[in-house]
Amino acid sequence: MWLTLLIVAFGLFVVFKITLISYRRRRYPEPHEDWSTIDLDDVSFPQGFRWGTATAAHQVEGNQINNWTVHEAAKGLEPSGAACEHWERWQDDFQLLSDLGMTSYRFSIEWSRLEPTEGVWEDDALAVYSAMVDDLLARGIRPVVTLHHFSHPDWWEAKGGFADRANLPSFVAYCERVFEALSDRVTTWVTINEPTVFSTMGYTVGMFPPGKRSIPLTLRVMRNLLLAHGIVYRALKGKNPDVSIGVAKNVTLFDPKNRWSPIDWPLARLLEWFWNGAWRSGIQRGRMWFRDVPEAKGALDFVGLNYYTHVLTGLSLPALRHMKFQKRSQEIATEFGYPMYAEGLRRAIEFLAPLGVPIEITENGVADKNDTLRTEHLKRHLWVLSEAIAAGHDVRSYHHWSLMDNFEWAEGYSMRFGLYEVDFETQNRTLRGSGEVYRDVVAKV
Ligand code: IFM
Repeated sequence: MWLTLLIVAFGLFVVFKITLISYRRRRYPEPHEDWSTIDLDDVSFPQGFRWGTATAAHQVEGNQINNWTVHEAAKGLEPSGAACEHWERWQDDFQLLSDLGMTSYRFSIEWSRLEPTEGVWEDDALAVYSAMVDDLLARGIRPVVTLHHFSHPDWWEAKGGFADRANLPSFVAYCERVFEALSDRVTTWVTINEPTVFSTMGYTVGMFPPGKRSIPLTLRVMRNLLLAHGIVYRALKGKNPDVSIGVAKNVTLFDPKNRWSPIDWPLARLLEWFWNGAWRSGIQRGRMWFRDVPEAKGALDFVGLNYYTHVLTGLSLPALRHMKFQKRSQEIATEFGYPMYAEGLRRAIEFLAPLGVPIEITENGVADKNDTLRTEHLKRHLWVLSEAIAAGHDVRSYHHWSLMDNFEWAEGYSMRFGLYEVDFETQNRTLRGSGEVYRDVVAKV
């Protein structure tokens, strides 16, 4: 009895302490600009800054057979199907990049195309990726290749995928094979896209494959992703030390919804650590969730930043599982439900800066079918980015998510992130007004 009381009292004391420390250290509410007073055209970017867009194989290529197609069918989700038929239309799509004046393009390789059956390699598929690289280079566009962007062969998933570290050698072998084929021309590599999103959505929330809900499993997958990154980084650098290898980290910020709540503050701190801090310290210290991951220590030549929003923490947090987000009264809700919070891009950059490597914005964009918000969204984020660079942050590129509308995972085709609108009946691509704005900004700066 006394022991229980003591434990409860101690727990309350810890919560109170965290609340107090957090409250003192942080501005409340988090920084917000008065956008009506800001000239969004007043931006400048350094010479050589790269402008790009980003896509991922499963979202655009079409007709895949992988962990995602299996998950789509099992959960009755909208099937990815033909997607943007990019596998057939990639040359036309690369012309769209040229039309926008892009100098960088981030895309991912679909492992299940290269190794549809364990140990059976389809070199023809690799030859297509190689031709893509040649085409981009001929256009003066830097290819940025992502090795894992949420999808992988189902035979690998059946063995446990990233949940079992015994599976990592096959992943490393796949990465090495791609690297051997492309690294004579591709100098910028992303090992894994959004490790925390992958592990949380797949193993806590269950909306991504394999659709599990287990915190211990989530933590294990997070650590194995860090390990996988470290092993791949070292293996590829061993083959060619001149390339630049990083991770695309989704930095979502967590802010307390209410000023006085002893729940909101500790929750914000806890989630921020879980989502962002644990990964950063994993790279800095080579340690995650009480275990050493020495392979990951310092394994980074640049860090990719995928920035979208901040999350307001509080008692309503469980609603996040159903994609229900909170916003401040002055914020605009995006179609996905989360608020547009461009100020957070600066905070996300500041969060990554201690890693001491250049930053590439590997993703930033908004779901906006009717294109009513995207121009404002883009301009605010570019303004914040321009300010961050002026303040001395070493940011080398900006990749808009996405070149064109595509398959938005569990949301199917309902969320439209494209600078180009895609008519999925005809596969016609039409440049949106915001796409014209992006093209003009790039031409001007
Ligand atoms: O479409 C996704 C992408 O695959 C990963 N980052 C976020 C995007 C928009 O939700």
